[in-house]
Amino acid sequence: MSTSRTSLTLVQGDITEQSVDAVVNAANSSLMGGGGVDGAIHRRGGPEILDECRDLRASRYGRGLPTGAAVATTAGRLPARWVIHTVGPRFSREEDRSELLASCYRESLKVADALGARTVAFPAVSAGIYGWPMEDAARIAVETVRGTETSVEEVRFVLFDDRAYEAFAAQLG
Ligand code: AR6
Repeated sequence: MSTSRTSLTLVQGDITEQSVDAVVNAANSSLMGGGGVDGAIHRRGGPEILDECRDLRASRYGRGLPTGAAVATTAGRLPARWVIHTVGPRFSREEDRSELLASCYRESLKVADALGARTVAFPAVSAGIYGWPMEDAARIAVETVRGTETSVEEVRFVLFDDRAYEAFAAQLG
């Protein structure tokens, strides 16, 4: 689905340098920052993002943002209009959490649609600190975006290293 108007593109690089309407953050439930993409976004975007995250915790997400959900804030000083924070599942060998990872992409696109975002950059959610095997993370990301109806015109996957880039390139064919 994702409509024939949605193009899926690949870039190797740093997601904080992307000029897009919305950048997706691989956050954690606390919304209070962390390492990986989350750390980079808060560092480069500045304190305004954390201020809005604090407000969200105080208003809508007292128990934290649930895994698989997404919510937007300002992008602060990033060259984007919004950051969409989503919480990926930690990888587990005992339990299949793929549906939660797919939900991150679906819910982020839903938030992007509500904002009117036309270009959205995604990192490889859950494939860093949360331990998801890269090939599987890439398959879920690409299949889910392709299967989601959205008004977003460009979904840009921004991959940090060669291995991640190659895994996503293999899925896009
Ligand atoms: N641009 C693009 N990709 C990046 C960047 C960047 N600047 N930095 C890292 N990556 P991760 P997760 C890649 O760990 O697995 C945080 O502490 C990275 O190489 O950022 O969902 C949060 O607060 C990997 O391929 O996210 C959570 O606690 C991918 O982005 C936890 O980590 C995702 O890695 C979330 O873990």
